[in-house]
Amino acid sequence: KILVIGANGQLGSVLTSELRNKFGDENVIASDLKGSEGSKGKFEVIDATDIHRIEEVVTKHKITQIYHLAAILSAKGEETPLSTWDINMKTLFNVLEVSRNNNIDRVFFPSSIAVFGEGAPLNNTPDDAYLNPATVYGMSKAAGENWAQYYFLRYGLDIRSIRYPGVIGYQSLPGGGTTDYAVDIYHKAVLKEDFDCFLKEDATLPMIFMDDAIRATIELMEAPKENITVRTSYNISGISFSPSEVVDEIRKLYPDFKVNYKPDFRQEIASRWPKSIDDAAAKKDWGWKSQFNLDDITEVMIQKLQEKYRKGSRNKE
Ligand code: VAH
Repeated sequence: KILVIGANGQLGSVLTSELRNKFGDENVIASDLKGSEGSKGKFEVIDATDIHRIEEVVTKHKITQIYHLAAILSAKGEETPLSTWDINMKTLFNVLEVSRNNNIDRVFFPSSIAVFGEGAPLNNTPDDAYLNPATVYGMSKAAGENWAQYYFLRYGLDIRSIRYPGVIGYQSLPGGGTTDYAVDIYHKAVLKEDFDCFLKEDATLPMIFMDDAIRATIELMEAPKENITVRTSYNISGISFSPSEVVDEIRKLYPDFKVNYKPDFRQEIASRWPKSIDDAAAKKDWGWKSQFNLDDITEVMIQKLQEKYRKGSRNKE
């Protein structure tokens, strides 16, 4: 039985439905801070800062795997640094301790390219680059990677991790990230609204399509234990692009799409992140390979969002 913590989030919501498709609705328990009306399967309210509540759900449903997808993201996290640290670390410690004490077979912990900063190569940043995070979120993910490795080395906990690039999907909205512009831009184009971009037009960042990110997660979690050589976190690479490049792609379908570049504090965060990622270890250890480039992402995002808004407008009529 699988427990997804943070199942209402951008990644957690899609991961929950993919895991249900794969393992059956009854074998995947979704959880988050508050009930999810849309959830078609079993749902439990969990505040992951409460270890007893996590333990209660793990025991009740005889959980054997935990995907910990709850965290405060990079941009939002900068509003209240100390509580961001507390929440991101406390929830991870709770998941680690519950897993160790309840014989959880496998744990997934999401890290991020936000762990990189000044001092790492900007292009093709390798797995073993020096970690120098400049956001509290990035610091909590870098520390989290060390804690994940510690619980593997000390207690033998089979915890696995991926450093996600900016994730782009049509199924869910991001919440509080620096890469959120890359999702919002498609919604604005389809709604024929102007788009205010909070990054500079040449701010190239590593991104990944949601379907690739979810497939990577499940492929890592299904890899034979003996193949896993990285117990901090694996780099994975999707496709890198800048705001102006995605605007050019969108304009092939929406020639009049208007964008205003209004860089804010998030540009400062993005400027310290890599422009592209080297994912040699993921390729070697578990055969990772991304399938969606910027053309593919744009085609699918536009098509799916057109359907969504057409359907939505029908509902409103
Ligand atoms: C964020 N979407 O922007 C997340 C992710 C690499 C970016 O960590 O904070």
